[in-house]
Amino acid sequence: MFSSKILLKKLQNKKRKTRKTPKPISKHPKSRTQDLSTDDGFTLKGTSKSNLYGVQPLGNFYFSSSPQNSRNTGLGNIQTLTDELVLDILAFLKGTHLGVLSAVSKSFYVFCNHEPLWKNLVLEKCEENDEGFEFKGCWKSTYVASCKPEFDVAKAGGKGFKVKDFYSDYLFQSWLCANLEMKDEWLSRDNVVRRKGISVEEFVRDFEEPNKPVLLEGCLDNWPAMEKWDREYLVEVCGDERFAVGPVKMKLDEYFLYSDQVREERPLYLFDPKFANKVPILGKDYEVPEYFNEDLFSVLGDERPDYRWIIIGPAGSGSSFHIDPNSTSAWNAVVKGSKKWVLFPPDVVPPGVHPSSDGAEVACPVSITEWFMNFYESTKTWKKKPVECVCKAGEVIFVPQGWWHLVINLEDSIAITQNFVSRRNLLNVLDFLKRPNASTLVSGTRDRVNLHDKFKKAIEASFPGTIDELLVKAEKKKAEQEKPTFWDTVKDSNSGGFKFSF
Ligand SMILES: O=C(O)CCC(=O)C(=O)O
Ligand SMILES: [Fe+2]
Repeated sequence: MFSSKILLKKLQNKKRKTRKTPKPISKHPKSRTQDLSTDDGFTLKGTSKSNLYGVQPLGNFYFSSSPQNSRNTGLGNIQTLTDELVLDILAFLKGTHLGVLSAVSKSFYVFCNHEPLWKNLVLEKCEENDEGFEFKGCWKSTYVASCKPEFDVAKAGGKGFKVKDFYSDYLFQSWLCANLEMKDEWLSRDNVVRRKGISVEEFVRDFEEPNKPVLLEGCLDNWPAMEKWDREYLVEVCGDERFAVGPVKMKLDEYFLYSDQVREERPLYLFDPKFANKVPILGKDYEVPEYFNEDLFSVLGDERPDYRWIIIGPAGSGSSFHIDPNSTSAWNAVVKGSKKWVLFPPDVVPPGVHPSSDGAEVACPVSITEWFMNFYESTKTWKKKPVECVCKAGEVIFVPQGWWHLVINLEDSIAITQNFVSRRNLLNVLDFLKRPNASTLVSGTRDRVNLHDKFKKAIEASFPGTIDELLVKAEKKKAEQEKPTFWDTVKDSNSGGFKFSF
């Protein structure tokens, strides 16, 4: 159930960085079809809707001739609450109450029309009734249409009133992030290692063993999916099958109807782990690149955790910073479109990202665009720079275990990803599954607590002696790393050798 409590928790986990308020922007976009540049050097998407309710960043208030911020006057006593808190409270209301409250003041009108509130109402309803939704251009209309199908929302849906002198960074940023084009400088850094036609041994030696990302070119050339997969084909072969889209399940044509119209900060993403069971031909349209053939979780048969997903999403959709489940590594192959990747090694927590001490929860900015706006720049001066690239159709990226990564689709995209355990990361995975809080950390399976024992037993049965061999190898490697180098011995004054003194 996607209850309001969960929404509250979600909103609390997604904090906007309010320290750096957007610089005042005097012009609002008017045109729907042109590229629009703001005073701040940001470019708005060609199809941007103008800022529906006239919300302005707080900075503009200082240049305003009006003594009042109508955000405050219309909220009465609760004006002292932050925008996030006001929205958290409104998230407890039903649609009808939100509608009534929106008529109380200009301020409530703006707050109660905040699209994520209506989005959550729609998703909650869909989840309860186990149904999809027919998107009607915005979430409020979608909600109204789902409650009253006889009501013509297209006719009733006005353009929305512009409220004068309403200043709020939170609401302004929400609109800006939904409508911002990715800047060239966010896309241009490309420092990933690229390889074409390397052998499996080279891949293991140069990338898997040292746990380093690599972008592999030319290894999807014989995938039928590369030729066959487009919208028409997928809609045809998938028929009425429903796929996981956020908390709901949707038919592909319903999803495309939504993704064609959507203009929001965090578009819903189709991310389904059972696609090949639902539509077996999809599983036959691709094959695992040879570098990733070792797949030790397969010893668990049907009890293995989720391991492969079809991913479909419009430009602007994507995955905010996370580490992949169960300490597995992954590969991600782009069939259509392109994706911007930013990866940080396991020992570097990305800026703006705050994992809980047990790693079970991660608080990060509300949206991927917001991360780029507020944090990307700071990584330029970091000693440990992220690995970055744009992964295009026909290319595959290897995501080593433990690496943080963020992905944003630059166009409508279709991809396949698989997570795997090979002998290179088997010990890591076993360690992870054995952690004391396995019941919250382990994912993709129902029986989280027993996965470790089941997996270990199944590996011992299928590959006797492998775990012990790997343990011996790991001990040896550790001892080698700990062995003092020549320089360590000369630095040690008790070793009798020479010593530097300055
Ligand atoms: O394509 C994406 O959104 C990225 C998915 C992801 O995080 C992965 O493949 O590990
Ligand atoms: Fe991932």
